Amino acid sequence: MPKKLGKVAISCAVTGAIHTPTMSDALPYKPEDIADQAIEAAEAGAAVLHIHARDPQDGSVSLNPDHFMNFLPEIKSKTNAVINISTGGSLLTTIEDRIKPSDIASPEMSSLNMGSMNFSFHGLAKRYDQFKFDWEKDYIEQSDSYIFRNTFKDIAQVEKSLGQKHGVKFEHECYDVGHLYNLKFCMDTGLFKAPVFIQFIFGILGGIGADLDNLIFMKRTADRLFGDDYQWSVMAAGAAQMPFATQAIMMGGNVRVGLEDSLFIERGKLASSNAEQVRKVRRIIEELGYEVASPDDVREMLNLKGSDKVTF
Ligand code: KMH
Ligand code: ZN
Repeated sequence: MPKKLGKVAISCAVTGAIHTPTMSDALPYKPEDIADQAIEAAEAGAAVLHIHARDPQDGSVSLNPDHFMNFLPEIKSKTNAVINISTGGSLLTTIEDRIKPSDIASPEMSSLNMGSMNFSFHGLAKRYDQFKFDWEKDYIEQSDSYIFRNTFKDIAQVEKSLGQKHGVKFEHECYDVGHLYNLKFCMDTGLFKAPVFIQFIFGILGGIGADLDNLIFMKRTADRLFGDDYQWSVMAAGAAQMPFATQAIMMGGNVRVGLEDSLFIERGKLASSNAEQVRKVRRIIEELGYEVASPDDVREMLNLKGSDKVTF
């Protein structure tokens, strides 16, 4: 039997802050649904669960730590997955509010967005005639005016409040090549220590497009800037999700899937759950001769503090 290639860590981003309940019945927003889907995704092979919360009544994005606490203990009690809490959960509030859920929960990982940018999904509004909830249409349409603010001061604030205070490790979200240079600058000034974990993000309107050349460009740039001192993963929005995941696997990287990033399982067909996407990417990983990394593999790879050190 041929020797297996390296291990690939699957992150699953369960609900996010872009998609709205009208877009898919599968998008979880009630605490029990977020918990169930997260647990099922972990059982399917996701080593890392990238977590946002939603208002349980109307599915709008929420930074209320109570909403996170409605499902985090359940997920922790039923899985060994690494919990990664977003600090990018709203384009409309302050960095202090975005830090709060992680400050309360003290997770093993949190996302950390590495630059300010336009962040827009207003093009989605015209696909729907009717919306389940009143807030959805304006939220989507008005994203043509959203600025996702992540200044150097904000980035340092996240590191101080979560890295230094709680020993949280970051998923450094890089939406364009300049964000890699921002990260390099922060590392050179001692803010972050190797090995850093970089999520290369493609296909967000405002960031770099989902073209294969760009993946190679981002990877080459990161190699030049960080040498061997980094781990990386790829997330591409919408239809590019699985093709880019496949490409990342073949290049020796890790992958992120989940309904936060794409609602589909194949072109024109909505995914029935997060776990369905995890199962699909797992099949691709294994068919290509690689092995799926366990949560403990990720803990070792990223030197995480351990699930016994979280506060949920
Ligand atoms: N929704 C992704 C494009 C965060 O949570 O910090 C970006 C994201 C941001 O995951
Ligand atoms: Zn997110």
